Amino acid sequence: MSEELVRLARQVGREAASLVRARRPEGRVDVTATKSSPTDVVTAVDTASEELIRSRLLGERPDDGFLGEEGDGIEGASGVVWVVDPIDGTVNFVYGIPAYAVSIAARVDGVVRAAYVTNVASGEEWGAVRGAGSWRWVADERRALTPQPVAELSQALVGTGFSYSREVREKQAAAVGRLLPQVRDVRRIGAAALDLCSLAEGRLDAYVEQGLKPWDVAAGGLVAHEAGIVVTGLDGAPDERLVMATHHALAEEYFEVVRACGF
Ligand code: LIP
Repeated sequence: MSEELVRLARQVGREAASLVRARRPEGRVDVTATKSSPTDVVTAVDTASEELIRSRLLGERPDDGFLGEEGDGIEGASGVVWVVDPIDGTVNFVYGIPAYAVSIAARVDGVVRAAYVTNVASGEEWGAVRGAGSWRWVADERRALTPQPVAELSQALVGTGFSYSREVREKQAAAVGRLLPQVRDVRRIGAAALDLCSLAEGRLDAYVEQGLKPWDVAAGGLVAHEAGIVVTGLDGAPDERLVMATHHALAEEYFEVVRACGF
């Protein structure tokens, strides 16, 4: 079943990525609304992408549920819920920074089983099926992801991100300030799904972020997990309070440092 879900996720995700690509004008994109804060933006293309994804997925599988960033949730009756970010990295999309993604995960009875992420600007695509690994697609070939750990935490390149809330940001900035002297450097790329796929690729060594929503983490989290990355939260499953991730070889030490930094 998971294979069938990942096949559908890719088919629909590619169609959404084409729409996002085609509708991005030169220069800056207009913002149509804001959400949790004035910097948390939505464009007409986020909404159009989500509508397309929802109608295609539920057109094929009408009994499934749907949880998307921009619209109302649908509970469904099949046990499958699609968790979707129609544009992860909307601020990058608005500015034309080439790091924004379509992210689609299939959660079956509460567990993410299949995942698809594509960087719309570069055309890179990643997929995962729980228990069967994660890969990057090169045309239709699946190349397995097997990132190598760095030898020491001091050599780790760490991805992070900041909440849209001013108060949370103040705390995050302080915690990142304590982490920075202990690692190689920090990157704030601006799309959590791509950060997690970058970990799976070995383009980042570790990751930490607070305030992420399920659609930011669901697909990229499975891609990373299936590549041997431990993705966790403060006390168990990753959640809005905290997502931290790294190669299992560094996990114990890194997670302890993240906690000590006050994330
Ligand atoms: C964004 C993330 C980004 C994170 C923001 C936000 P959006 O998703 O992927 O990395 O730092 O808090 O959640 O809003 O562009 O879909």
